[in-house]
Amino acid sequence: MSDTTAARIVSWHQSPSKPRYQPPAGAVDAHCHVFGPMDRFPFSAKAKYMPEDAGPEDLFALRDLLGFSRNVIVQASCHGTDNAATLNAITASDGKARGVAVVDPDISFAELEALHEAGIRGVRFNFLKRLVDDAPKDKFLQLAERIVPLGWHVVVYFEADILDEMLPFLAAIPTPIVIDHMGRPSMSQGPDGAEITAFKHLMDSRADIWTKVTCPDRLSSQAAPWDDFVEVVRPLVEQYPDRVLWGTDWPHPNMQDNIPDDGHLVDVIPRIAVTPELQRKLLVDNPMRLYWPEEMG
Ligand code: 0GY
Repeated sequence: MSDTTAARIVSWHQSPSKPRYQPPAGAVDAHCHVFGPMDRFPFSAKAKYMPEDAGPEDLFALRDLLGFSRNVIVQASCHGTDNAATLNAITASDGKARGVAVVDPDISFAELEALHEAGIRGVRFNFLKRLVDDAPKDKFLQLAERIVPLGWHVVVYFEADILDEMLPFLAAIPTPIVIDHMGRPSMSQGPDGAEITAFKHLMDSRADIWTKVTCPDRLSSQAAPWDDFVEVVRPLVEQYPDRVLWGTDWPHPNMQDNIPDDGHLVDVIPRIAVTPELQRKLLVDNPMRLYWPEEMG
């Protein structure tokens, strides 16, 4: 979408509620994005959606409202491979944010090192056809080899219908892997459904696959409080307590027709991670191990 006069979309709640659940000290929102501001950070000519500005001030105000301490900012597809908006937000966070970049696979190692210096700790491979034009597995694997010395991981976004065809690619990745939104399994199939079961087999295939137990608003077939999501995801959190991450997904790209209240999203946490220990792992220990390992001692 190169037409910058196209109507810009608002996909996030304008006055989210304060959650009833209070996250533990040091909690990390490990999946969120920024959009623009467009006058400083134009969207990609290949962007599939054209959002209103959702910049760092709004992200950090939400962080504080929800009771979180840090953010992991994932480069959104609308910004293509120019990570300037994400880096601007990381810089503005005063050390309270790190990021995941989307890069041209031919990027130089010096540029990767500069991204590391700026707070990036991983690269995202996006396989959703409605978001990106191509996802070259061979080039992604070469890039994954090149980030090994940086200690980074890869974040992979795909939907359940292509899990099978993703398996050889995922098995070949030489770094830890984080799967966005559990690979988007069906929630209406229930906790023993074929899609979540296939996803657990993937989790069992390597000890260094992590996942984000995120996006009830995207995945549930129900309205809030998303009981079907809780029923499917709670057993996953209990089975893999050291390999799960949580995030708001703010500003909820493409959710303009079903905008979630971020306070309600936070109130799902104690229903999927039902003990203080599970909550601490999900919100503090696990994301800190991936994004701020130097602070973990
Ligand atoms: C998400 C989900 C989506 C979009 C993006 O980068 C993006 O544009 O990730 C989506 O539309 O499903 O994780 O934010």
